[in-house]
Amino acid sequence: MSERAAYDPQAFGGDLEGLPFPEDFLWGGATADFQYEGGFGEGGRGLLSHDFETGGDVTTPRRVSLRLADGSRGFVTSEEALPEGSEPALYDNVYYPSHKAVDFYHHHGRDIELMGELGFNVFRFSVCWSRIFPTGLEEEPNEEGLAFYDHVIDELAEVGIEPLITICHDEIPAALAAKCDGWAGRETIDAYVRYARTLLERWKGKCRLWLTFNEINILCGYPMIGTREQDDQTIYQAKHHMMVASAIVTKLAHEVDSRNLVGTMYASSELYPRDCRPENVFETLRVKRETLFFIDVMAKGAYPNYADDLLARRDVALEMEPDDVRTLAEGTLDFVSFSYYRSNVCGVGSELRRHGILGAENNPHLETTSWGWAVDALGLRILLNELYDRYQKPLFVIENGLGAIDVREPDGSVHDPYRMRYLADHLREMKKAVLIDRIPVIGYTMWGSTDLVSLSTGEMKKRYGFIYVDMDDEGKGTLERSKKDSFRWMQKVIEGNGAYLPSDMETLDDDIEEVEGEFALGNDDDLDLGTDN
Ligand code: BGP
Repeated sequence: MSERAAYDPQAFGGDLEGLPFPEDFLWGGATADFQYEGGFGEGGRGLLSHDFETGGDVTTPRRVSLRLADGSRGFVTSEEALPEGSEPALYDNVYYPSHKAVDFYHHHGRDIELMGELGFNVFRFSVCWSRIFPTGLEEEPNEEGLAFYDHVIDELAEVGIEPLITICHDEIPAALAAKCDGWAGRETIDAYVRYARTLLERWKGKCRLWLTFNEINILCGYPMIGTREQDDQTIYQAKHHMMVASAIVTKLAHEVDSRNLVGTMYASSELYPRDCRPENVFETLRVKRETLFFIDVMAKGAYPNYADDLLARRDVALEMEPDDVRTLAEGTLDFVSFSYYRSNVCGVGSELRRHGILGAENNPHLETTSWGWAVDALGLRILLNELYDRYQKPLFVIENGLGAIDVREPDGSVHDPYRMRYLADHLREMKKAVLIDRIPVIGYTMWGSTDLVSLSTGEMKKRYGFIYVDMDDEGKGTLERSKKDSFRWMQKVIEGNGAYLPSDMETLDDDIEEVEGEFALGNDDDLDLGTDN
């Protein structure tokens, strides 16, 4: 990474306005195939674990549709075990959001054009595993699937955007899951390495940024890891296999091209003790370790000191092969990346929903979104500091953003000042972490820069994007793309490399008018913030 911009607190009165991020800072958006791509059954794509998942909402969990042992129809929630003798099955009159998602498969040209207009220099997307290896078991990849992503990567290059590829975003080909019990089966490691090698070799020289897995700490349930059982023994064993697979692929990526940079990402949530009672502070430390456990292993290359205690509390006895210790040590991550949406409160008796992800406990000092997520921009700065203290590796804010209900006006406009406020607050804190705390942050990719289907609820109305997609929770709509107000706002933020971060469009426009070019945007005299699209 290049030299960081000089920060002189005297010159700026402690205010970072006017100072840009480092020159090579990456700005972009992030998506996942089964929430964004669609193209179900097209181009030789095989069935994916997520294809059996229904929609839901904030109170109704998503479910997996099944054919039960007696042949009847059944459903379990996406985090429950599959009943004995049942198999995932599709039914005609059920809506499965992954099948169409928001149809990037047929809209990639327009979407990438808009990303170029936004000024992105990076775009994070995941490759659909079953588009490349339809069952996960083939020896040779599906050429049509690879060709689709060839087009995407070439189109990105044409508008100056580099790809950041998530090799596996919470998914597994359904046939592989059935054969090997998802990631519980050790054979899945070989299938994954074969798949990852295909991508690494195919896009050598075209892609240098790779993520082996998404949010490894909170993965569970058939749609995400393909296992039938969902007890801790199964889940931790599955994740041991994933960590070994990730280490093999990290090493391989460096062999294929020494310029490759490999990370994996975890779902973060800054944790605050409920109060200063030492018991609550200690419980917070313990839960933080639950969250960071997998990144500790993958970034440091070995199971941490507290692993025995953590696994014993969960009654987990891991099966390892003799070479696993060496494999983990040889494939440590180049950077640490994470999603950050919210912070959480923790203490004795806190309900742990998933590994290290807490059930919502009220923080009286913070507001929450309509989905109950506490909004906490400073938490991002705290987290960046803690992670760098712990790992001393470059960091990448790979998901962040505000899921909100947007209203599209009859003239097609979408006014989303709340999104600009949320982003401005978070970007300012990230800037302080970079310029004041001297944390090396590679870049920032906002989640769902083009509206897409929500992972947790399967809804469409939980929108994150700068680009509105005309589709509702049942998948109805024209799929037409239109720019929200935040589109133009973000465009200007990126043009100035984050030098200026107002909270809304009006302020930005007023300020630009007022200073008429005098405004010191970093050191770049040619910066044009006045152009309107
Ligand atoms: C992360 C996932 C994404 C994404 C995001 C927002 O957990 O990596 O796939 O969806 O969260 O969550 P949601 O879609 O539930 O609002």
